[in-house]
Amino acid sequence: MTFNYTELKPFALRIDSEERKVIGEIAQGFVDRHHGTSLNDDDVLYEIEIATGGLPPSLRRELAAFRDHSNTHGAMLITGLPVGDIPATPKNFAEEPDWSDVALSSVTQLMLMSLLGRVISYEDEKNGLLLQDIYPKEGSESLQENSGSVLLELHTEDGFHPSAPHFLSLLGLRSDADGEAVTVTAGIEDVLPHLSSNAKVELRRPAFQTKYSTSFVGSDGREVLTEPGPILSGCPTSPDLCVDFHAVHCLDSTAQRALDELEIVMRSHLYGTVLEPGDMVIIDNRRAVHGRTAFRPTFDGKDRWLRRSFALADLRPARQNLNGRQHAPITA
Ligand SMILES: O=C(O)CCC(=O)C(=O)O
Ligand SMILES: [Fe+2]
Repeated sequence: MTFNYTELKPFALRIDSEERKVIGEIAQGFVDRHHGTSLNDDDVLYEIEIATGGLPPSLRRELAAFRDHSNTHGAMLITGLPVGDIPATPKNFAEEPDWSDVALSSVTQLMLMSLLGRVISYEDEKNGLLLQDIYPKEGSESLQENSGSVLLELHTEDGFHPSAPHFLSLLGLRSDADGEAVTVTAGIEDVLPHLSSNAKVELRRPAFQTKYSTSFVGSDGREVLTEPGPILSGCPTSPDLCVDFHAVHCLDSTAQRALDELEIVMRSHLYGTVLEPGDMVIIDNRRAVHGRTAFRPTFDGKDRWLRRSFALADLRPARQNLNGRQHAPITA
């Protein structure tokens, strides 16, 4: 089983060489001033926000519009971003680079995310890093996690979390050797007209529980489920969506039928692309699910490598749980 999808590249916002130079220079200026500092610091992140003032106006305008209105796909692809020289793909945590070893891509990604919201991370996951390295890990091949290489089912990112990201970005640093790893997304506004009225009603019932992902459940690894909640909520024509087809438990069979219908319809409205160096997909985590096709890992330093970042539209609701931009663990 794989995902069939419409290629997202024709819809991309393309950064041309002139714009790439401008973005690269702004990022480099920041690197020269802040080399060796931690990124998880409000003052440093405000500097990054201020630096976005010099970015190409067309890019800023597109991001502002996506921030405010999303789009029917719930996703936006930007191609041609500066990434600089890329070291070998890490094989384990010890090999993951400091941000300043992949400085241009790091600052570029954070600048773009800070136009969408406030960058945050979760202490429970990937050591609370603001920029997370996504690469295949030996021994994790069959896991439904981003370190795996089997097909990764469609999901809302961290949908079980009380402060799930509103936006996430995945920036390609290196694609897989076979060019087979396709990141796919499906937006609720594309899908809604194809759902039966019954499913639309069912999906608004609090009849669905989501299993916490393993990094968020504490050291004993027990299964933790959210309180029952709906999958669709809010505006009838442009609802919020929260679903993980690998991790949702339905309270009854009518809920299960609606979930199955949603999955079939979402799978037939996928957009996707192989993320190449400098391609960044931004996902509106309230309007779209994402996933990835299977691929062949090599574990030789030439593997696929993405960097991921999260943003919240507003830090205040999470304030009591934040240490800087790091969200405290959610299970004891
Ligand atoms: O590998 C991908 O393209 C997506 C992985 C993913 O879902 C994630 O890192 O959140
Ligand atoms: Fe994900």
